[in-house]
Amino acid sequence: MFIIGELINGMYKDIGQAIKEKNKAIIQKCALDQIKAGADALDVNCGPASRQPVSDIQWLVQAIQEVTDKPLALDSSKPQVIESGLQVIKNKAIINSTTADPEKLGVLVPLAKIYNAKLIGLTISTKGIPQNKDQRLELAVTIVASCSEQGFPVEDLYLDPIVLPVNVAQAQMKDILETIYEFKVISEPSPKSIVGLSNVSQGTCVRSLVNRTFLTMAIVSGLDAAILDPTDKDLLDAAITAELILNKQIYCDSYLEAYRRK
Ligand code: THG
Repeated sequence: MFIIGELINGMYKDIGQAIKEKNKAIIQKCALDQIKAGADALDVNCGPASRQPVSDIQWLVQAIQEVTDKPLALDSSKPQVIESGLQVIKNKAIINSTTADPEKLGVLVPLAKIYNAKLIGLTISTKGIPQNKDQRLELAVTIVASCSEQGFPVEDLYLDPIVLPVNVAQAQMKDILETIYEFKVISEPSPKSIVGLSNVSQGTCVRSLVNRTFLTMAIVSGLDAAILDPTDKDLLDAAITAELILNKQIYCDSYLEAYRRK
C-alpha cells in the first residue's frame, strides 16, 4: 500500500506555529520522522488558520524539498493554492484534491497533466458529501469520465470515498468500504483508491484501534493508498500483516522487519 504521511498539517498546533514563525527545522524533522517510519510520500496542508496559504504552501514545499525527494501531496480545497505549490515542486506531485464539481475538474485535471502529477478525486459535489454508496459511485464515474475526456491517465487517479467519523456516521461505514471495492470496476484500466484514514476515529477515545481496524478492513476491500500517521507503529504493522494475509507480501518469520528494510 502507498502510504502518505499526514502530519505536516497546520491543523496540528506545533506545525501551525512552525508555519507562522517560518521554523524550517520543525517541518523538516516532521518530514524525516514520517519517512523513517515508512511514509512513501508526504501530505502538505497549511491548515485552516493560514492567512496566506498561497505563499505558505511554497515555503512548506521548499523546506521539505531540502531534506527529501519523496513525492508531496499538495492538500488544499483551493486550486490556486495547489497551483502555487506545483510552481515550486521538484519532487513528484500529487494533487490533493479535486471534487466532482465540473469547475474544479476543468482546472485541476489540466494542471495534473501539465505537471505530470497524480490526482486525488473526492466523491463530493457542490451538493456536499454523499449519503450512500450509489451517490458516491455516481460522483466517482463523473470524475473518471472527466479524466478520460481530458486525456489524463485513469491509473494516476486516486478516488477517495470520503471517510467520516464512525461516531457520527456509523451507518455509512459499510457503504464506504464497499465503495472502495466498486471503484475498481468503474473503468478498464481501473482508477486507484485512497482514504484519509484518521477521519474515521475523530472524536473517539480509542483512536489508534479504530484507525487500524478500519484500515485492515479497507485493505481487504482493495485499498491502494492511505493518508495516515505513519509513526503509529501498530497501525503500520496491521497494514503490513493484512497485505501478507492477502498474499501481497512474502511470508518469512521476520516479515515486519523485512518490509521496513525495503
Ligand atoms: N482525504 C484526502 N485528504 C485529506 C483527508 C481526506 N486531507 C486531510 C485529512 N483528510 C487527512 N489528514 C488528517 C490529519 C489529521 C487528522 C485527521 C486527518 C486528525 N487530527 C487531529 C484531530 O482532529 O483530532 C488533530 C489533533 C491535534 O490538533 O493535535 O485527526 O479524507 N484526500
